[in-house]
Amino acid sequence: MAAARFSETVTGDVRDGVLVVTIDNPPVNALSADVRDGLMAALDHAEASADIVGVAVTGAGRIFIGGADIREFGKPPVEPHLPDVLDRIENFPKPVIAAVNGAALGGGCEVALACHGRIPGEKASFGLPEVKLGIVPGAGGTQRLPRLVGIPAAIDMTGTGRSVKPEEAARLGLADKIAADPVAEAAQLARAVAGTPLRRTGALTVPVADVAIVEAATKKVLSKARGQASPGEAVRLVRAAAEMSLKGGLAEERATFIRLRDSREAAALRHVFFAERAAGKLDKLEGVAPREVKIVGIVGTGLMGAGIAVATLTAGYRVVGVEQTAEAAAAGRNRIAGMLDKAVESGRLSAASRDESLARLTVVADAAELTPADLVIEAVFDDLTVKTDLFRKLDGIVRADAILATNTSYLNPDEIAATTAHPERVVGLHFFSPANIMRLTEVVDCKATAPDVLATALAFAKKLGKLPIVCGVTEGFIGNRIYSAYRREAEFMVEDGAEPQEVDAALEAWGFPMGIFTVNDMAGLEIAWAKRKRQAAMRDPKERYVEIPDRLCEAGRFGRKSGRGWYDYSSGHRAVDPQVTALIETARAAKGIVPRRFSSEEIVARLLKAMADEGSALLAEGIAARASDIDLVMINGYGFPAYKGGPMFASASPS
Ligand code: T1G
Repeated sequence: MAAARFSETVTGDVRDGVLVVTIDNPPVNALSADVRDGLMAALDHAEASADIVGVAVTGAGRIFIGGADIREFGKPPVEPHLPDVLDRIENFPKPVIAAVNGAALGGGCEVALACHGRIPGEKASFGLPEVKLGIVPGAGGTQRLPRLVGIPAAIDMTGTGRSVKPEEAARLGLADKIAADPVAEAAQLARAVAGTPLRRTGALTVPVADVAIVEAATKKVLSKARGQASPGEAVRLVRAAAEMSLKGGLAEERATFIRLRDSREAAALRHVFFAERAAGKLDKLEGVAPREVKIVGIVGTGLMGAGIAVATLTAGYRVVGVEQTAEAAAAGRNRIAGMLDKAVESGRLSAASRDESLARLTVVADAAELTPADLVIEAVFDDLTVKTDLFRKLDGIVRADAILATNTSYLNPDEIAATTAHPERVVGLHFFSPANIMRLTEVVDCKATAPDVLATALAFAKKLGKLPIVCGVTEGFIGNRIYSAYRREAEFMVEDGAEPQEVDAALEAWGFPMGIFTVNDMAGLEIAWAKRKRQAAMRDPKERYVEIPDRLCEAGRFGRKSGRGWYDYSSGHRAVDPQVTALIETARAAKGIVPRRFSSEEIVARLLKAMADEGSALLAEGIAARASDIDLVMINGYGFPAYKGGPMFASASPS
């Protein structure tokens, strides 16, 4: 038979009695109404044709099926519904085998689960990432997955949303056989099992699991959920699979799915999903090609430079690290190697990738070695003279088409650029520490930065697996500027009567992993103190200034590292310190402030407003391109709970 078309997006061709059904719905073969229609039509055809003994389902391109079409959420559902398509597949009289050519996510994984066999190719992956969208699987994932892999593994996968690669899928019982050509292998399996009793996932009994293991798996998921509802719901549904019929479990799952789909949490996480895909896209870069980058120079191999080097090496680049002395170069190399070893130990990197990375690394004490570099990133001490001296020197070393990036956190990159002969090739790349782990990277579009330099910095950060957010030049860029406003507001409330522990408790109950005063203690209080002292002369005396942090530092309380800060850590964990309470009371009294009580709601509302107001100012000043970029910065760099959507989203649609 020539290729038959079952819908706009679904075609089929018969190979030796097996109908190979291909879903071609770019970009990710999402299960739109047309795909669901096409699948039903393909099944009709296969059922009616006596010469077809079975069906293999696959995706065109590099993805099997990316799940339900997220853009259809919120619109009235259109028949056929996915659960009905899957019910039809599961009960189909002829074998239906999934030829999983690439990612099978969400509804895509559920299609595979409903099939009578699953053959992954080497690039395949299986995952139920619905919790990351604030929902639970809505087409049988929580009921069919445990029937194949058991309750504990299903709790882990549905509760965390993590994907598994073919080897793990096979080990778990999710995949039958890994194949170089999954379509051929799936067709073969269909032929082999045709006419025999089919292995229908929904008819399998859920394997009995050890109660202690189930409890441990549950606890692990819940401890990471921090107030987000969907992981707990996913776990509840998986556990129910052991106690309910398939029909009952599916009904419960569907009801939960619909309830969560319309929740704030889901709206917030959908916002984050699309925000991430919009980030880094700028009209002015339309059609601008990034320059080619192969060799990256990194000046300074301290903690930050080494982290950047690790991220750069593991993305496949050649790295030339530069230090001032041979001893420092040797230490830098060791630091980088140590970080790579740690990544191997924790399973984030294979031993082979580590060895390849090390083979692409040189660390030298001679800046002249930077001549071949396409991009040089400085990660030296954050001091204007140090950085400008360095950039002037680099100007004379690097090629005319090389790019210079500064990793400054607080300095003005325009001032650094202005000291060079070619400010148009200077850009900011503000990594967050630890740079090999943190996804957020602020890409600073300086006054003179050329469009293709900006495009190159963005492409480079993306290749590193980072989430690059473009921002203009301002003190602290997007993140630290909002953080400063956030901290200032928290300090105002403390001065007015809230206790630091009340502020932290309110933030943590709302979803932050750590309250702001605990975060400050973790980061250390002395850098901000030094900055305040430097700026003291320039301060507007009419502007409100809270002296409590200065008093803490004067008392030698520099935060966690010194054992004391806003809290006392001498017992090994954070404890409220009466000395701090007294110090705060004294500071209030000195200003004649009569302390008042703050409710948790007021604390959170004030802090959110402070962040959102500063965000609005950043938008008005043209520093941030869009509100959703600000949300991503705060979520990925400052612990803002993703399931609340970020400060701009949260304040635009308050609960
Ligand atoms: N629906 C609609 N659009 C989608 C989409 C989806 N599921 N997935 C991706 N896109 C768009 C995306 O916005 C972007 O658009 C383009 O595709 C490329 O994406 C019933 C309820 C599949 C691993 O959560 O994880 O199934 O910006 O840049 O890096 O139980 O996309 O180009 O206009 O990310 O190659 C569950 C989400 C849905 C998977 C590909 N599925 N997607 O990564 O490309 S809920 C997911 C991904 C569900 C059922 C339930 C990734 C990817 P634009 P991209 P990529």
